[in-house]
Amino acid sequence: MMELNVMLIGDTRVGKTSFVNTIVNRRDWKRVGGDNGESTTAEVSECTTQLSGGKKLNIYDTPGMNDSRLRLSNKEIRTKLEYHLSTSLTTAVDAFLVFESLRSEAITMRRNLATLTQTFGPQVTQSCVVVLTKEPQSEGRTRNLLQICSDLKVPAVFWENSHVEPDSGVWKSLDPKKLTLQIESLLTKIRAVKKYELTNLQALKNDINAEANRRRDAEATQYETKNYTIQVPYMEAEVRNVTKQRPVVKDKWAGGMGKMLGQKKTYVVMENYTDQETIYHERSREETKTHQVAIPKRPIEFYIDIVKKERVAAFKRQLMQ
Ligand SMILES: Nc1nc2c(ncn2[C@@H]2O[C@H](COP(=O)(O)OP(=O)(O)OP(=O)(O)O)[C@@H](O)[C@H]2O)c(=O)[nH]1
Ligand SMILES: [Mg+2]
Repeated sequence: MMELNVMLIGDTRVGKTSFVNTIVNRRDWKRVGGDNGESTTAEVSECTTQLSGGKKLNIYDTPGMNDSRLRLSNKEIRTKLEYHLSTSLTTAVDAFLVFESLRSEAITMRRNLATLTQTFGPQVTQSCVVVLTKEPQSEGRTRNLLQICSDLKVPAVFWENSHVEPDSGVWKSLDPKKLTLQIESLLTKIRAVKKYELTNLQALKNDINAEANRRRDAEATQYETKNYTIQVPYMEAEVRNVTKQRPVVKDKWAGGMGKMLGQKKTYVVMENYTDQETIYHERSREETKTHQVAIPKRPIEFYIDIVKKERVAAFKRQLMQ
């Protein structure tokens, strides 16, 4: 699989956007929250990063679920995800990453998983990975969270972000080796969970393929006239005179006395004569022929491209209503 799609879910300020910045290794790629407790991300946004081995990871960052400004409803989160995925006609999300901070007091994952279930259906929990962010506050809380994950049968990973230390205001960049290991174990969990198929997008994709095939079939075959020359072999006959020999029987008077006695002697001589003979020469001549050739139809991708533009635009318009 060359591409992974993940959606980030979780309360405000748990470090979703910091996760994006950490993974792409750019401090200010996306704006993260400060120390004032304000929710930061207002829109679903897409970020693509190249993983080692040439794989692509597409991350859909979302506004916090318990947003201090309540910017997106649950339905809107689904709509926005479908909106983003429709551009590339991606029909599935490889995992929903459900964020939980090890630093805060509340446990939000049950509520967030319930919200996800309401929005995406009960099977969505099979596609969830819990991401436990920030440095653990107490062993008890960590143990508690891991227990809940195990009860809910949702795998969990620890994840630390590059971040600004709230007390000192000092930028703390994650060690590259640690980051690589973190990414590795996260990818392992993502691959272990079930893909979440979005039926609306599958229907859109099927619809585009069917329509593209229909248009291709409906297009009349076109022909082009082709001239070509071929060599036609034939035999050319030539009649000519040839000299041949044949035996001829002659006679003559036998000796001196023969004439008197009326005696003759026969003998054979070879005599030339002229005969006619037909011989054949192999010849060839060029002949020009015309032929109607069916022009091959354009590849299906050509039609998919056209239909995709129309249908995706219509799909997006419908989502925005
Ligand atoms: N100590 C520590 N702080 C972190 C870590 N990750 C993020 N933070 C801080 O947590 C705060 C919130 O981070 P964001 O990345 O904006 O959180 P968010 O989940 O995107 O928040 P919303 O966009 O409001 O939903 C910021 O002040 C970060 O610096 C971490 O691993 N450790
Ligand atoms: Mg954010």
